[in-house]
Amino acid sequence: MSEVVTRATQDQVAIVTVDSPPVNALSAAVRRGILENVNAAVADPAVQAIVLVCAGRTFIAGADITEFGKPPQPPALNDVIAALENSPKPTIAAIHGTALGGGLEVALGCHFRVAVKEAKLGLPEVKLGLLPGAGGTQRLPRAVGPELAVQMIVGGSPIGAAEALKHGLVEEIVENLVAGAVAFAKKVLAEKRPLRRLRDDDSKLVAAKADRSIFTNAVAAMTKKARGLEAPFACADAIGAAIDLPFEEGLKKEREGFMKLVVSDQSKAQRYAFFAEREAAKVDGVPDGTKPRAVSLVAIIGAGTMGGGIAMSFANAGIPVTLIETGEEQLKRGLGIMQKNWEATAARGGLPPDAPAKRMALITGLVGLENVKDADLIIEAVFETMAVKKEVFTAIDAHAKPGAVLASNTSYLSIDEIAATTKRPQDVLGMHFFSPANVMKLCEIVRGAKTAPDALLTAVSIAKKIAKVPVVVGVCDGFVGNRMLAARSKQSEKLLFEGALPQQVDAVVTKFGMPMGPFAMGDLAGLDIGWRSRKDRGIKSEIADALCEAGRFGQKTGKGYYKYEQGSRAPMPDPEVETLINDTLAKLGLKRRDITDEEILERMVYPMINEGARILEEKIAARPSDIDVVWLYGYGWPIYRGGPMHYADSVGLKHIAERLSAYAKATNDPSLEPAPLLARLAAEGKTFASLTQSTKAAA
Ligand code: 3H9
Repeated sequence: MSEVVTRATQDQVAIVTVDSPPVNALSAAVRRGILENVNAAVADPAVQAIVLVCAGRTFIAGADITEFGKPPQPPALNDVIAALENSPKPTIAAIHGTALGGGLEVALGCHFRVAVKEAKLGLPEVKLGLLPGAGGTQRLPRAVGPELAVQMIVGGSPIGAAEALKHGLVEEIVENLVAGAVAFAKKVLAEKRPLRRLRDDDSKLVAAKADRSIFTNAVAAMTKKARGLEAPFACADAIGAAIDLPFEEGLKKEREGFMKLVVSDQSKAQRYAFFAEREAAKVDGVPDGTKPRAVSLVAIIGAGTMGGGIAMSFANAGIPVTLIETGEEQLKRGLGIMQKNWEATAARGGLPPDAPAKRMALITGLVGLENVKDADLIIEAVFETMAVKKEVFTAIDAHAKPGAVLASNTSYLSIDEIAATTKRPQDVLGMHFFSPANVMKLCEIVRGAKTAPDALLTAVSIAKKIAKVPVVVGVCDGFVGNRMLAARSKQSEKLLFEGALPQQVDAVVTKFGMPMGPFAMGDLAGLDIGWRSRKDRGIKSEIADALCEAGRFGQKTGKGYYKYEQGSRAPMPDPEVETLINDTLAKLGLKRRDITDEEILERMVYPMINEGARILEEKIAARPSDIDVVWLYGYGWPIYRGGPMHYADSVGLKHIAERLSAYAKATNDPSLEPAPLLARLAAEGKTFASLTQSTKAAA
């Protein structure tokens, strides 16, 4: 018998316990262990019922994702589930933590399910580019009906135990997991309850069989935002098979869909992203045993868009915030916007009605930098110039308590220079949030030359607490994300001088899967900012300058690279812009040429990859996957393309290096020549992933 699954008998009830940290994933050993123990319990005359339970922090959290892509090991998960479902003795899943994916499918194979009230149940396979492949698409609709099944499978978000009880996914909420499950088993035996095999129970499918729109409407609602993704549609097809076909045939359809997705590039990229996110949280160069400092109060300086969004993120996680401004007016405006934001979410049903007031109560607005004095973490989110930052950090240094972590939300500036204005550079680092900060998940944690390891861990751990994805980066202009974005911006601008139009460039970028193209993004951010900074530095960018000179500052003036109808954010191509571009090129003596979409895509993406290679060489990012996490969570890089470095590996580095070299020559731009690291990997036939030894990332 396998050690990861054990069996004990209590009161004629066999308790089969899975104990395979960290999350009791269904490795081959776990599958074998469950199967052997269930079979043994069925054969044991002293046993009348079987409870399946897990040790540690959670019920089975799914198939072991690291096994995908490797030769399958017996027994198959469907055989394990069949043993539970076909058992002549009642089988009961006792759920705590998260019953996810294959874990919930195992539970659905049991005749009954009980759960503690904190438990969560879900089929999140879609988020890994998969569909539930062990009967989940067939049994869940039979357990909860097709509408909720579509939400859970196509949407991928779990539900809580109370909702599961309401919809018949669990039979009972128990206080004490094992004792409660055993008591439930005794009750089933005493009442001689018929064993419920979900595969035989079509009662919740009847309505959708008669009126398929119940199902198709639910699918339409859940796939609205699934642009470019394959898995949500495959999930929906498999659920459709549950409605249209007998169980066995539906199961076969599900299996076919799963086998197709598991080898797809999209799922590989999404699984890669899953592990990349978790790798990013592991910080290099921190001595073993280093502990983060305790944070129970956070001070945020600046109640503008960024400061307000950051404050909201902390309050969302229940962490008290002192929000500091220079005057009552600014404070009032900032707090007002936050309240409105929360109220709008509550009005949409995204938050309980009392949540806005509760969250506002966690935020104390105060005027004056001396009010940082009690905070354990201070985040500066003021105007982005070095002089202002230095002034603020000098004041923070004067008032903050010893040991407080001092963070700047700068998006470009040197943390080392900021730290040098204080007497405690070891406590200073960057926490670069992305706008809107209460929504975007990325937080670049910038490690200065003198940042202490425990200060760094404090920032990483608090970022996780407020549901951000932290990535540790080094000091350089723009850190990882904005530095790579600058490489792209340079090309998008050049493309206009060569003959492309903003809408052509943006269309290629959005077709690739990014939420916005560079020109629509420029209009959103405001073109005047760059214009002013160019003027300060004595730099010209004739097309962008001409737009600004014509009063076209972007969305805020209703015109920029595009025009906007009143109250609309939808960019519309503007013939005036084409004329303006033509006139500018004529003045400069430049001729437009036809530029293919392929060239646009390559010049939008490959220079970013090249910059990523430089970032790795300079050790600004510890791993290629960290760069990918930055782009996935900070800039909306399509998850099914894994991130720029993963995408580069999938395209092939040799091709990318060759194309970059060709563009460097054709456009007379030496900065496009392949970075030494890229050139070396390309010559050796290697990938970026080969730089790190992670076996998981390759799974
Ligand atoms: C599936 O089930 C397919 C079936 O339908 C069909 C099969 C035929 N496998 O997230 P954490 C690791 S697809 C392997 O930091 P948390 C994770 O990498 C699966 N490893 O903890 C990390 O390792 P490390 C459907 C896994 O408490 C460690 O566990 N299921 C798996 O913040 C801790 O993870 C899912 O998609 C796995 N399945 O969150 C659920 N899961 O420490 C995926 C985790 O070395 N998992 N690891 O970095 C989760 O959503 C979260 O991990 C969970 C815990 C909520 C469970």
